[in-house]
Amino acid sequence: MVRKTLVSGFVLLSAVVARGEVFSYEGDSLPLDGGWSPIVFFCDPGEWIEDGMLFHRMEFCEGYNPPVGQQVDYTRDLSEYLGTENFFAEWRVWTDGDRSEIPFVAPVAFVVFNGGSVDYHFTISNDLAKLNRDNFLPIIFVEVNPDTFHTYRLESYGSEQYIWYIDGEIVDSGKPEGDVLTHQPGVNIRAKARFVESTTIWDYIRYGDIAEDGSGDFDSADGVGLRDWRYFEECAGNSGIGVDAGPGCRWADMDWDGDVDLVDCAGFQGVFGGRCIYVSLLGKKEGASGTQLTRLTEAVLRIVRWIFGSPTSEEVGHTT
Ligand SMILES: [Ca+2]
Ligand SMILES: [Ca+2]
Ligand SMILES: [Ca+2]
Ligand SMILES: [Ca+2]
Repeated sequence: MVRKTLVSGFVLLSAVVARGEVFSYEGDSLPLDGGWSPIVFFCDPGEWIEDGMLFHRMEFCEGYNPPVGQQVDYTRDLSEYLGTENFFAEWRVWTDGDRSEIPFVAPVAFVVFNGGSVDYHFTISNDLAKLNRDNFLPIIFVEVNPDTFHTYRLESYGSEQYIWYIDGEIVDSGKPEGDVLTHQPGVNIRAKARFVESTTIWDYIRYGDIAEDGSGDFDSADGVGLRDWRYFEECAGNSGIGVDAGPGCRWADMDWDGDVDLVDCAGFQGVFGGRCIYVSLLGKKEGASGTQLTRLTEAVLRIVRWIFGSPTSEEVGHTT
């Protein structure tokens, strides 16, 4: 799915740290209403919400020669995560922007930075993604399949290690220049056209403390509750029996066997005491194959959603 052109070695770390709440922007409101502050909103760029996605349509500006494209940049302060030793930022995005725009820091950028010398600067096009931490360090390029959404994820373990994932695969890892979560840290997002117009669709942007494996506590806040259920449901839908849950769903792997399935749902229900009971009861049906149980999981999740509805934004408790 992804092909890396340069990869550093890595050592997985485990760290026990103080926990902070996860911020999530799910593309169901405009960034200004979702907690983001504008930095650049140049030449009336196209921006709208549709089906839980944030659309950015970047075209050329009238009256400029040579052409200058529209641009939108937003930022959020990360000061509340100062000192966090295991931090993630994950964003799911689609773009048709051309790779020839990358030298102009377009069509899509996602940056985790601090006021010192440490940053993780991602530039993303439809078929090529780039990570630049410093011009004096190797710049990483990773080819990605065009015309589809990709899930990008950065994990930062203080000054010890960083890991870059695309669609759950490690594509780069190494020792950071330092801890990014020191001295005025922040996160920026961008959509921009320079010489090629583009459309970018953001499904979500999430960041915060990495939840402990098997904890059921996605947002590292207030134990296990409705907000966690919203993400548990997503993990169960994307995993299933024997399917690797991926780095963003380890917290939902309640029995530590690598996947998120009916058994995990039962475990989640054990700590949450909520809706999973309907799934776990049906999951006890004997003689079903893995595929059947995966389909059963999906079917039951649909029924549960139909009976109870999906959690509202209020229930989910989006941070704004
Ligand atoms: Ca979304
Ligand atoms: Ca929680
Ligand atoms: Ca399992
Ligand atoms: Ca499991």
